Amino acid sequence: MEAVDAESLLKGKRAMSLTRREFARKSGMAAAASVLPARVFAAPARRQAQSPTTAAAAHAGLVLDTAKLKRYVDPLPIPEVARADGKKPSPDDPGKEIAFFRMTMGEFESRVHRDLPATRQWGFNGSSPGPTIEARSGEGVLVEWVNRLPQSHLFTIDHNLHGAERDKPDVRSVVHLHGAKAPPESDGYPEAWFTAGHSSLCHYPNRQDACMLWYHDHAMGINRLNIYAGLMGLYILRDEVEETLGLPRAEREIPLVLCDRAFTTSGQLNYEVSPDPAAPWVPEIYGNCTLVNGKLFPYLEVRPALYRFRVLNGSNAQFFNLSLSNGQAIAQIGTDQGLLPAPIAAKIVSVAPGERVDLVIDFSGHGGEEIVLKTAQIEEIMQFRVGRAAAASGGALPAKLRPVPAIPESAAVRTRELTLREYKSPRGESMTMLLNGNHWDMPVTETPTLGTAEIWSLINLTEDVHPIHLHLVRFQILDRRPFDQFQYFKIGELRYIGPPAPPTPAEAGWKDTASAPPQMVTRIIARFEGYAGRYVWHCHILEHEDNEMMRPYEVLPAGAPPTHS
Ligand SMILES: [Cu+2]
Repeated sequence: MEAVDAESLLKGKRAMSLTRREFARKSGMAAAASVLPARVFAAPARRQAQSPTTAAAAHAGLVLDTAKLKRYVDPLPIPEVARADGKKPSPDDPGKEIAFFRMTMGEFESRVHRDLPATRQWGFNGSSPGPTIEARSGEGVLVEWVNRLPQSHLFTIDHNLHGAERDKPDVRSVVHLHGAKAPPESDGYPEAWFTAGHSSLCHYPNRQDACMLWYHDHAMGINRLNIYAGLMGLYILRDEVEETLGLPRAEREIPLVLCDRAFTTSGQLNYEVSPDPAAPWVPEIYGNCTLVNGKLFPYLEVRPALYRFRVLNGSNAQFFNLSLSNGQAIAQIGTDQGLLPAPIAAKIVSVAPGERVDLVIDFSGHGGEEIVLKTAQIEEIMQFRVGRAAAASGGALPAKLRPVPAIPESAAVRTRELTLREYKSPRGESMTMLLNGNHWDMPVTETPTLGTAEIWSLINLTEDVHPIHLHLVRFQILDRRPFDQFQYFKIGELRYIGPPAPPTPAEAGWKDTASAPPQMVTRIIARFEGYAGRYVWHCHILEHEDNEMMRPYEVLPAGAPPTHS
């Protein structure tokens, strides 16, 4: 149940810093977050981006009008595959040696477009996205994440945010491997950040199915800024089950890291802030263009054959609805945590921040065409130039991929009702967002027992879609069901006003991030397997995550006495 209402929140320990926001004159973006409850009932299903010009409006003249950039003059860069820096004894079995990688965070410059000057960015081993780590199920790897970032940050830090107070260093980082079933000490706990000159050795045992994970910064209170600066990369896990399917490989398997961004007219990354220097946080950030593997409007030469695209939405807040300019269908073969039971054909593929989609596009029969990958919001992203020479083997997509056995609801030992709620000032300015009414540093309340399954009912009381991510586990979406929000606010009672809807076919696989739409209860079911210990769950809109929409959770060892949480 909701533990805190807006008034008692304001009387809380952080009331001083929060109430200061009431006087902040926020940008148009912040105002777009609108006031509860007046607009909440008129909210559309899925929140879309604002128009490309909105973000630019506050700094008109400073933000680059990317619509004027010449399209398709740069080839799509493919992140290099990380080469192991040797072997080290496995923490699981010291008699066995496993691959060891050293990944160094630092500042670098690169051109995001032929006609722009070099852009200062942060990345791994001199690139963003960083090198792709390739690993195999069941074969662990060790990664030493090294911080060699500069002394000052690229963007403005909001010291009102928990974990980013003035006594904390501006530049600090900790790396989380999103989607990994990793021991807690290797999970990149947000408070386990470290500064330049330090490093952290993480063990990823890879005891999970083939899928595409991604590594990114997770430092408390500045995660949105570190990721916007470029601290992310891919981690592809492979296994024999997937390899027997004959899916496109090598030059026909292409990673696509999509991030919306805004740039200044001098070609530097622009992270919008509120007009109040005392409270620079904004509730969401949207760009007016999309980086694909670090380039704007790149092109890729393809053959008339099947291609597999491993797509990550690495944006802070942008949801993408991907489609092709010629209207042809895209086959989706996988979700966050691996393959779907069977391919799904769709003209539009949705991917929320933090989510991955595994896509296959058939270019056969399109020799000589130029096909543009678009989003509903920002329009053109990149171009495929289909050559005329046929591929030696075009390949065919198998009718069946990998079974996804449903976790029965009866397997759950417990259902937790957890609210998603935004708190606003009397002026309607967004102040903070909380999971089940709790701040980050309140006692842990979600304490599943290792080896058990639980249902988490995410009760969205806001007007936004929140992509909710649980560390450690993979889960399945059970359903989404509309409820009477007035009734809930009035007496705290869940009254459903429509039937439950099952997940879309594109979501009916293993997930680690799920969209919780407004005025809906989204139910997910997970088995808490792997490791006992402290993890986190949070919204993957990074501005929300940095402003309290993140909570620790603790997997208790099997046989531990039950808690009264
Ligand atoms: Cu959110």
